[in-house]
Amino acid sequence: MESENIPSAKSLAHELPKILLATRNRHKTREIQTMLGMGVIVTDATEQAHLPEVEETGFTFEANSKLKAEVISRHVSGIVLADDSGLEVDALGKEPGVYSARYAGAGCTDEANTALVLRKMKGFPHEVRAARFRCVLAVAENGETLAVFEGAVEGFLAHEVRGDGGFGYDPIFMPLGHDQTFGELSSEIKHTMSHRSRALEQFKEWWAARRK
Ligand code: ITT
Repeated sequence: MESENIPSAKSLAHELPKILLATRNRHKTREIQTMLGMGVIVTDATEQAHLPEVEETGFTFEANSKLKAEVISRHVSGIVLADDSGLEVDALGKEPGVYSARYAGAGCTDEANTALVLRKMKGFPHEVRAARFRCVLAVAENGETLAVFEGAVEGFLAHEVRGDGGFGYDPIFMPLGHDQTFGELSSEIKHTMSHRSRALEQFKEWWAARRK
C-alpha cells in the first residue's frame, strides 16, 4: 500500500522525463535507454500502434533521421528522437550505408545482411577491410527538426561472424584498437566508443541545456 509520505515506484515513474524514439528497432531502444540511464523513460514506436511506418526515402543518414523524427513528431506531443544508422565499408563504395537494414532485401534478417557483406568482401585482406558505423540522431517537435547530432566509430571487418552480442553487423565489426568484434566485446565496452553513444552524448548536452 502507498503511504502518504513515501511515493511508490509507479508515481515516481510519472515524474521522470520521457523520450519517444521514432524507431521500431528494439535494439536501438535498449541501447539508448541504457546509455541515458534510469532517470529517463525511453519508449518507441512499437508501443504506440497509431504511429505510422515512415518510409526511408532519403539518400543520407541525416535525411532519413530527420524524416523519421519529423513525421512521428506530428502525431505526439513533446520531442521525438530518431536514429538513422548503418555500416559503411570503404571497399564497397561505402555500402551498405543507408541500406544497412535492408541490404539483403526488404524484411531480411541481420544474419542475411552480414552474410552478404562477408560474401562481397571474401578474399579481401585485412588492410582493405576498413569500415565504420555511423549514427545520425535527429530531434523534432511538431513536425520540425530542432537539432541533429552525428557519431561514428572506425574499424575493420572480421573475416567471419564472431560473437553473439549486440545486433545487426556487430558480429563482423572490430572497432579500431580491438581484435574482437562488437559481437564479442561487452555492451559496456561498445557503449564507450560506439557511433550511437557519440551522437547521444551531444544530444544529452543539448537536452540538458534545453531543460534548464
Ligand atoms: P528504424 O528505422 O525503425 O529506426 P532500422 O533498423 O530500420 O529501424 P535504420 O534504417 O537506421 O534502422 O538501419 C540501421 C541498420 O544498421 C540496423 O538495422 C543494423 O543492421 C545496422 N546498425 C545500426 N546500428 C548498429 C549497431 O550499433 N550495431 C550493429 N548494426 C547496426
